[in-house]
Amino acid sequence: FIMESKLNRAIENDEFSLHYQPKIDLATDSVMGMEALLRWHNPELGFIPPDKFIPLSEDSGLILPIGEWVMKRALSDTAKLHKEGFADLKIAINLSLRQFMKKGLVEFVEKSIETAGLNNRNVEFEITENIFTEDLSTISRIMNEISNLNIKFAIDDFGTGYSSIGYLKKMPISTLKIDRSYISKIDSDTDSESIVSSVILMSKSLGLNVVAEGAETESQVNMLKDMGCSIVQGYYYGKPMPYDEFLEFVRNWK
Ligand code: G
Ligand code: G
Ligand code: MN
Ligand code: NA
Repeated sequence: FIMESKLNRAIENDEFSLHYQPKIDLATDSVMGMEALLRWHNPELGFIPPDKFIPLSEDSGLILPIGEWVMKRALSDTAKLHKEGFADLKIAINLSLRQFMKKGLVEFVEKSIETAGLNNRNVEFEITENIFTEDLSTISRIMNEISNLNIKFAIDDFGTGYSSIGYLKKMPISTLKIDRSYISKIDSDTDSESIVSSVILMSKSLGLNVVAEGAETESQVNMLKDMGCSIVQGYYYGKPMPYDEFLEFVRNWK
């Protein structure tokens, strides 16, 4: 209860911030984009991890105003990075089911991107497989409206959720993000190794990009390269960091 009442006032008290984690294109050895990750610091409670407050905000509906705050901030920070000379960077923003189902999402997204002065093609939304447990004709309509604007979708935590993968062909999805639990065991567990290499092969034959999430070691990255993985996001290259640090990161890259 205490956390929820504090969460209620977190936007107006300016307690949220965004961190950005780099995504590396292995083929060109360049930073192709970043994921926006929400952080909450409350003066009394300290830092609360998103795993704690995101589910709470989803239950209470607060995720809707919070999600709009995230979207505006992530887009305006990306526009700033473009003006700094890194105009190819793509921003990935997490969208929870509740945000996805909110009326007016498409118009809000379109308007926010325009206000930020960004091009739609530099924006990607990360959704999880749980979205496909909802009414599929509604999901498909919204996804197609957004996709028709040239905005991309990635499936986050791929391999942990919904069992059918038929949606990969039916829905406008451009990227699979292989869950960290498989990547962290890729060099120590042969089942994880097989799963990751199969997902990469499947992605290629379906024409999807694939992101390996949570690579922490050189050995993991080398295995991912050998398997033909296109993009890596993980502590090996960079942790989620505040805007200023991220700007330094891209400036210092190679
Ligand atoms: O950094 P990490 O602990 O940052 O994030 C944990 C989880 O919190 C992520 O897997 C992600 O699903 C969720 N998350 C982080 N930022 C956001 C956000 O802006 N919106 C939503 N819906 N989820 C987020
Ligand atoms: O939205 P999502 O589940 O994809 O968020 C990514 C989560 O994974 C965030 O909590 C982020 O901090 C975390 N993360 C990203 N890379 C690594 C990594 O290399 N190791 C660990 N332990 N966590 C990571
Ligand atoms: Mn994500
Ligand atoms: Na993930």
